[in-house]
Amino acid sequence: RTKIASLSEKNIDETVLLSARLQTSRPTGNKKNFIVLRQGTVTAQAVLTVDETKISKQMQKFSCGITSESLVLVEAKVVKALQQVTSCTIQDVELQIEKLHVISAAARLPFSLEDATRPDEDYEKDPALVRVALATRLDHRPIDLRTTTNHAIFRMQHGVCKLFREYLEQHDFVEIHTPKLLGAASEGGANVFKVEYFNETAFLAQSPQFYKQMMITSDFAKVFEIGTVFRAENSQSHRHMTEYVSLDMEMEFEEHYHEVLDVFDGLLVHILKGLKERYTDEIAVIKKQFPFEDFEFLDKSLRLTYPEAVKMLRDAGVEFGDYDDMNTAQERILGKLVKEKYHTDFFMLDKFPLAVRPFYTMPDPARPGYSNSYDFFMRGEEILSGAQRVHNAAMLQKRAEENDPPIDPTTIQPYLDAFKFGAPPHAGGALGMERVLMLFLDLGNIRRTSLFPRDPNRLGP
Ligand code: AMO
Repeated sequence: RTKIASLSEKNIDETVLLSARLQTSRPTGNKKNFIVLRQGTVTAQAVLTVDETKISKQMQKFSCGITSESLVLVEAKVVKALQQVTSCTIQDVELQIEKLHVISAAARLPFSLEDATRPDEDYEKDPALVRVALATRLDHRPIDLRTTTNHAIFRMQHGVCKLFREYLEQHDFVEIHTPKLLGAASEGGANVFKVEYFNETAFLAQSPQFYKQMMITSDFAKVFEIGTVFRAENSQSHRHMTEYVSLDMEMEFEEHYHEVLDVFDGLLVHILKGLKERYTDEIAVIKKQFPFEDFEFLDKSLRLTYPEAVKMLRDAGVEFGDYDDMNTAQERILGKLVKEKYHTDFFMLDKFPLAVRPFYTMPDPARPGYSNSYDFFMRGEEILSGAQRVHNAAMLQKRAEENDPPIDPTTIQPYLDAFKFGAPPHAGGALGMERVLMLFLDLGNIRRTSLFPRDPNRLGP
């Protein structure tokens, strides 16, 4: 069977057999029916015309009754399009239908895919058009995922993971798969889902944190994981979900944790360049519905220290304490300031205040109150968080006990014990898969880059 995408003027006069979805059907009079056929993101116009030989009047009537989104089998002749069909991806040729069968009829859809792919500016021009709210789409996600925009988005999501894996494999990292059902909370207690586990309580992993570090104590030296994590965060924000895909890495370093920052730089630029260069078609499709300014980045992320960022915020009139944590609004202001000054949407902050980081973070030996930890940002929002880790068992236990609220060491004993038998200096971090794509495409809501998003109000489909 023929792929619509392969059709061009060189196929004119050929007869092809293809299966596709009937996207729309528009009869004119009782002799012609203009049909748009779709395979994935590719569409072509097909015309069914009543004639003496191949197409009867009954056939034309039958074709008008085929519901949108039904799967059809078509035999057709490829002809030159009378005028370019700008609404279809195949523009120079169209299909003259000779035979048409329904493979699988579709029931009436809760919304039309045409409505679901309209850009916002269409509604502004013509308020009579139907706007399909995000919640409605998510309620009927399998249908919504058929839109060309969603095909493009989720091909690019695949790209994020592929590029992440590709770069780390090239740099001798080993892919690991750590447990998601845990006997104790992985980040020390907060925001954790409890599940019944026979006669006990288990916790869903918030992060592979402890396990990726334990792999370092097992001398694997460089590891990464692409896996689902769970966060019991009661937040309805545009960038938090209760389940998301975490792209984690952890590695030993020789002299300084900035060796790990160099790897992150190379990795993130590989992902950004890969998305930009390998997904030009997808980006063009997405821009039609969600226009956005191209993501600007340099060959390396811009590096600032936390105190430098605090100074930039204060100079711009934002009240900010030396050791305050940055909220989303402040991050965005910083993003704007960085963009104005350095012309990049991609930057990182090094040396976060120790008090705002998890207990396993290494304090900065040179600057009391600060830590050897970092976040990377895209368009002024955090996409990656990481740090050098405490690799001394006694110090790690002390930091757990002094945590606010304190962590009972016995609840994380196997993790603490792993460091008693010698552990190399190491650092790592985790990147939110859905966030990277949301921010690269400037989509404004993380639910648009999650196949079946989960938040405090959504547990289905
Ligand atoms: P953190 O909790 O900052 O760090 O998460 C790392 C990255 O994961 C993404 N992210 C989220 N994405 C969607 N919904 C959420 N609720 C959510 N929470 C976080 C963000 C964030 O930058 N163990 C550490 C990482 C490390 O130090 O290696 C951790 O998980 O993009």
